[in-house]
Formats: sequence, C-alpha cells, structure tokens
Amino acid sequence: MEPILVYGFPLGSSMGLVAAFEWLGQPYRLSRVDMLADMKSDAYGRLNDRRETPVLITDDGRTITETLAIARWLEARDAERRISFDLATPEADRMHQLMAFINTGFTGAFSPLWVALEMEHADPAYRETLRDFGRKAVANRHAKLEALISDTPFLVGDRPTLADAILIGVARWAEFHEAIDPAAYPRLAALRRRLEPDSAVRFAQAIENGEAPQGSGAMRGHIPLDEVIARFTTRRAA
Ligand SMILES: N[C@@H](CCC(=O)N[C@@H](CS)C(=O)NCC(=O)O)C(=O)O
Repeated sequence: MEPILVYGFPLGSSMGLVAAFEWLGQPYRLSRVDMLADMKSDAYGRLNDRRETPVLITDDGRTITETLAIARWLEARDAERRISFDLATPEADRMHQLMAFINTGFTGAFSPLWVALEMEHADPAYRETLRDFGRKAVANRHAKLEALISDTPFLVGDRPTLADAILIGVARWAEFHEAIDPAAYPRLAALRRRLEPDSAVRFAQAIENGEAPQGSGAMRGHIPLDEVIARFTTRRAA
C-alpha cells in the first residue's frame, strides 16, 4: 500500500510535508483532518493521543507521529536525494539543524498567539499579554532564522529540501497573526518568494484549501479519516 499522510486544516504545519511528498515523487495518499472538529474525538485519540497532526501511516501500516520523525521516514526513502542529502555530508547536518530549529523554537514561538486566539472568553487583558509575549517571541525567532539563512537559493543549497518543507507550512502563520513586519527579515522574505510559487507548494496549498489540484501524479487520492482510523488503529479496552 501507499503511505498515507494525515494532514490538518486550516493552516496546518503538515502542508509542508504534502509539498515534501510531491518533491519526493513517490506514490502516497492523503487523509484530511478538520483540526477544529475532528481531533477532539476518542477515535482520533487512537491515531494520535496528543490530538495533533501530522500523522503518517507507513507503507507497512505503522503509525508515525511528530513532524521530524515523519521527515526522517521520508529522508530514508529518498534514494535519489531529491529532498535530502547523504547522511554523512555537511549539507545533511545543516539540513537537520534547520529542521530542528524550525520545528522547535520557531514553531513554538507562535504558541501564545494560538492560545490567545482560542481563549475567546478569557480576560481581554490576559489575552493581550499573551499576544504581546507571542509577537515578541515570533520576532525573536524570526531574527534568529534570518541569521541562519545563507546566500543559497533555498535553505540548504539550490533546491528545496525537507528543511524548506517544514518552514513553508509554518512561516505563513506570521501573516495570519500579523506578528511581524516581513520586510524586517529580507532573507526569509526572499526565500518564501522562491518557495511559494513552486508547483509542489502550490499543490499543497490547494489541497489544504479543499481543492483538487493536478499535482505531480504521485498523490493517489484521499482516504476518509474514519477509514484510516478503522483500518490502522486498535480499539483500546474500556
Ligand atoms: N510536535 C508536533 C506538533 C504538531 C502540532 O502542533 N500540530 C498542530 C497543527 S500544526 C496541531 O495539531 N494542533 C492542534 C492542537 O494542538 O490542538 C510535531 O512536530 O508534529
């Protein structure tokens, strides 16, 4: 069977992994999760008991959660090195450094902004404190990422890799939250201008929007979330 990437919308970080699957070019399927509705169910909890996306169902039916673990699975299957590098190279080290930074400090900096958004009924002053803290954290992590970006067209070299994939799913949160002035980070802005028109990224964005884009042909269709849960989880005894 083809691996199945369980991705979340709206604005899921997993959008970047959809682009990575497209760049990799090997057959895969998708399963769509409404993060505002589907993840609260007990059934979803059997797929990922931390109630998060992404989740990967591997070609031998195992479940892998956590973006970096899913990226490692892709890397191990990237024999042609389309989205990664031979493990013993400096480029592989740099790619992993950037993936780790983006998936931890950079992504985590947005947490107070998401929390403030979701706390509809909280004290307005408390929400504003969270927003203020979040904006400062996001600006701090943008400055650190800006300093990590070199003169190469993409994060590591002249083609997009897993590091760019992980970035592109999350970077757009800055606009959504109006957290920073993008012009203050010109290297990151230029990188995003190169990534956003890329056909795989456009495909991933269209998938997230609920459209049916053409793509590379590697994506072999969607599987309903209920079916994924029924086939790939075991019901726990009450
Ligand atoms: N450490 C996890 C974090 C995944 C994560 O935060 N996913 C978000 C979507 S981008 C999510 O599912 N949020 C729902 C929630 O926390 O309620 C990873 O890297 O995969």
